This record gives sequence, C-alpha cells and structure tokens, in this order.
Amino acid sequence: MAEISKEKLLQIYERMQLIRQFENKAASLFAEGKLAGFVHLYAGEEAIGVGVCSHLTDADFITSTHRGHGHCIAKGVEVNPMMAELFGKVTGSCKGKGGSMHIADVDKGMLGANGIVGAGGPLACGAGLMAKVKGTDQVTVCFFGDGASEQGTMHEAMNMAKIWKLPVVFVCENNGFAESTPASYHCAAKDISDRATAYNMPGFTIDGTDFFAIYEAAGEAVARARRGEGPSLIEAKGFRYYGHFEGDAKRYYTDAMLEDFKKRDPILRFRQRVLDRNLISAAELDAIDAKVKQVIDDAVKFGEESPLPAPEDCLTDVYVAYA
Ligand SMILES: Cc1ncc(C[n+]2csc(CCOP(=O)(O)OP(=O)(O)O)c2C)c(N)n1
Repeated sequence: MAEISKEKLLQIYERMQLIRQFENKAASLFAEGKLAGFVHLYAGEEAIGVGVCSHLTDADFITSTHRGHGHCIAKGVEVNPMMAELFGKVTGSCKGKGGSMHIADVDKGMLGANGIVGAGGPLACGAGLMAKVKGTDQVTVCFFGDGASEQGTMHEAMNMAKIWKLPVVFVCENNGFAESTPASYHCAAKDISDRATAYNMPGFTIDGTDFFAIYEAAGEAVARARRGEGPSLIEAKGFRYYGHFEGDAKRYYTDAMLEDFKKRDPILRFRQRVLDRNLISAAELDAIDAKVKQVIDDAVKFGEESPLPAPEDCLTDVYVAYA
C-alpha cells in the first residue's frame, strides 16, 4: 500500500463508489420499469475491476462479460454515455443500440461487454496478438466468470496465449455462482487458478474483496505481460450483491450469506484500511460519496432527457459496411 499515492487512493475510492452507485441506481431504474432488456449488476465486485484496471492506461485493452458496467467504469468509460446506453438513447456509448450487455468504448480500450459466456478469451488473444505483432507494450486483460472458466473457449485462449507468449492477463472473477449454480458444483478443480499449471503460466487465487491484494497481484501480472513474459491467471474470489440478473428471485442466497457479504464489503474494507492508517480522512471519503451521487444523478438526467435513435438509423452501426 505504501507505494500508492494519496491522490491515486482517492481516485481508486471514487471509481469503486462510482461503480457501486451506478449499479444501485441501475437496479432501481430497472425496478421502476425504465430500462429494457437484461441487466446484470457488478456491485460487490468493485475491488477486482478497479484493482486490476488501476495498472492499465487508455492504450491497454480489456475484454468483459455480460456483467460489464463495473469493467467499463474501472477502465475510465464516462458514466453519462453508459447510462444513456442503458436507456437505449442516441447519446449512449453505442448510440443506444447495444444496451447494458454490449457497452463498448474502444478509445478507452474497453472492447465491449459481451453476452456470450467465455467469448472474451479469444478476443483478448486477438488484441494481445496485435500488440505483439506491432511490438507495442499494450496489455490486454480478459475478465471472465467462474462459469465462463468451464467453457472450451477459455481453455483454448489460455493455451494459445501461452504458446504465443501473448501479453494477456486472465482475471477470473469467481463470485461463487454461474447463474444459480454454485462454483463448488460446476468446477472440478479446487481453485480455478490451479488450471494455470496446465498452461504453464503463473496462477494465483486471491481474495476478491481485498482491493490491496488484487492491486498487488494484478500489478505483477500486468508488469510481466508488459515485459513480454506472457500470460498469467488470477482468480479473485468474492461475491455479487444482486442476483444473476435483475428480476432473479435469488433463491440460492441465504440470509447468512447476505450477512457475510456485508461483512466482506470491498468498499467498506478499503475505507477501513485507509482510515486505520490515517491515509485519508472520513470527511474526504464522505465528500467523494456526495460527489459521486451527483455524478450519477446527472447521468440519469442525461440519459432520460436524451433522444431515442431515429427509426431510419435502425441498421446503421449494427453491421460493418463491406467496401
Ligand atoms: C455461451 C453461453 N452459454 C450460456 C449462456 C447463458 N448464461 C448467461 S450468464 C451465465 C452464467 C455465467 O456465469 P459466470 O461466468 O460465473 O459469470 P457471472 O454471471 O457469475 O458474473 C450463463 C450460463 C450464455 N450467455 N452464453
């Protein structure tokens, strides 16, 4: 922790709060019937996205999942176009044609949320191969879930990344469930990171609610990739507060589990740690909470007041023109 400046710690806290408040707002907007389509929320996993993306620049890439809002914010995508995208408005990141599950911002290196479980692995290898062929030092992070870890695509991607020594960091966000199926049921391995051995790459399992553990592990993996030493696999074990998607009855969550989640809340843990060490004052953190609330309220207003795409533009930006 000593090497993280106060300025950066404040930025990290703000990003995590931005994710939390964006997701809480998305949940209430969905409940009010204002958002169409599927919405999968990332609240509870903030430390993973932010801990990893804190080591990346706009020139680096990430691939995401169906639970992609947190990855977008962690990578620096603006919340106004994100919120507008959820509303399906023309000012959205994808001009309102992608929705929650397809938010992308290539200028920020966010290659897109993705409804196909396990699809991010091959995409990350593509971005990694591009960086390798061009000789840049760009790193690609592939976020994927515990459920996705069972997909053949992820195994193929990890094998390919290793044999071609691609600058890719595989980050498995193990929130304990694939939809309602517990990881203990669907996963034959003790830890998903054990599979790194099969691909002859470094593999670690860390606490996905401990920002500082993630920051440290990701820092090493990103540096290794940037030095041209190839891929790594990080498994971050945590939880998600919300159900698989908004509308999920969450019958697989017990009261005891929800109590346990609150005790391990990654934002509260971060807050406690910086307060205990007198690195940031409670007043400074509270000021960030208030600022973020305003940013989110403004984003909702922006989204609600923006126009819908014109009907005649229905097919533009959907298919790539073939010249
Ligand atoms: C190829 C494919 N198979 C199945 C689905 C249906 N599906 C959507 S999300 C999901 C579970 C994903 O679980 P995990 O990878 O652990 O991510 P999490 O939802 O926990 O973030 C499944 C099976 C899909 N979208 N794509």
